[in-house]
Amino acid sequence: MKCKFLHLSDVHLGYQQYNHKERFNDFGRAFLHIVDEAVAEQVDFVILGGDLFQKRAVDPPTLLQAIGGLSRLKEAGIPVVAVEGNHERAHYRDVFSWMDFLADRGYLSLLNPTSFKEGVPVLTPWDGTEGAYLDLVGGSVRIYGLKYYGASTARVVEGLIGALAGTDGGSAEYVILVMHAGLEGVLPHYSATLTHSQIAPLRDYVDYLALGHIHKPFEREGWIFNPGSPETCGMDEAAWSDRGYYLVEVDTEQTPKHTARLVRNPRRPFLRLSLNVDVCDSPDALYAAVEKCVTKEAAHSPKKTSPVVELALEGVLPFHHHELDATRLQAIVQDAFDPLLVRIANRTVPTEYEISGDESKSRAELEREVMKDLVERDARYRPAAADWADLILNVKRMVLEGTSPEGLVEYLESASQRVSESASQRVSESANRRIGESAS
Ligand SMILES: [Mn+2]
Repeated sequence: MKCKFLHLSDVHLGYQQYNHKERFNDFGRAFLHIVDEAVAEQVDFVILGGDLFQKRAVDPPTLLQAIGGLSRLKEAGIPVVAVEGNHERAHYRDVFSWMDFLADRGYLSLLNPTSFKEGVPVLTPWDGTEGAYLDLVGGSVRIYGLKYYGASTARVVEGLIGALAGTDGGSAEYVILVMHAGLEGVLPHYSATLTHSQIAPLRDYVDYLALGHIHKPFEREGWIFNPGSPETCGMDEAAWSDRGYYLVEVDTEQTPKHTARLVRNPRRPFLRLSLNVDVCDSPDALYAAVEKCVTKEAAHSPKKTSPVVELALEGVLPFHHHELDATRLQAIVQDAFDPLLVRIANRTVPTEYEISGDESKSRAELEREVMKDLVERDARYRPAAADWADLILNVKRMVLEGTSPEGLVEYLESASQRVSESASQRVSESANRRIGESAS
């Protein structure tokens, strides 16, 4: 038996990212492009691995996008087999979701076991309204589907393995299982619901495991496939450029029974820039640094579709961030790239402060260290950080001792002058030393 199918997932129709209308259109365009590829490739069926929609409350323009694409497939006689993802799942009260609506209108078959007996799913065929599997290509391809089960996924999969063991596959020569579930070990800081050893026993019953949920593409051992998200749902996804859809050619006479090709679909380009601002000691110095950074980047970035540009400011901002004019930063990036939109990510304010847990130190010693570290974050005070820390702690002590405001001002004036002078002297001494060294 020979056939061909297309596997996509996580389309997220209806996502108006960054509240930009054109981003809403981008998600629709990505979907329609893949639909057209399915028609052009004359595939026998299309598999949707969940999250066709961004949210369960689908608005009319989003429904039009979905039906626009699905009706092209319907007219071409290409069946669509889907499972429900976590983004579009029906609220527990309204059990009829928009995915159910699309199934009811005949645009797709939405697979899931209709009931469980002692934890084991009951596997019934799709009857036009519900069912756990569907036979296609004259009964030679069987497709099972599991919706998103979150924390209970491993238990449901275990039950499914039991059910598959006791199921007669009919005349199927090729079996696909569609699941919306994350696999462990793909994303570093992501606790997935399934480990590899939990799905490994499926191998005996399944030729192609069609996954969705994780937006990063991956495949394992020639039978587990996850195409990723066709559009970019978050900045982090921009790094995974080889996302898209799988075109799979099946020939059950061959070993392996399929060849799956991951095809990258066209999408809005994302450009992420980052700049360390440690040495920009004034807003003007920072604008100049940004200008330099974006000009350099723009010189070797291809002039194509207007990108989404993110400029991240990293490090320690040596002046108060109120002095920073975000509109001006936006304008500098805007001029360089003609982007769709610009995101300025100001990550310069440290969100956490770590204190080394040395218990042998006294409270006073720790306090002085913390103060010195905080002072060192500002490039202007860094050369004499220890002296400034002492000055600050002296002021604290004087306040606690009840020193008068005049007394504090007097101390601050003389002490800060002394510290600045000794600091600048130290800086010039070390500069002289460097000149002396280079001359010798
Ligand atoms: Mn998703």
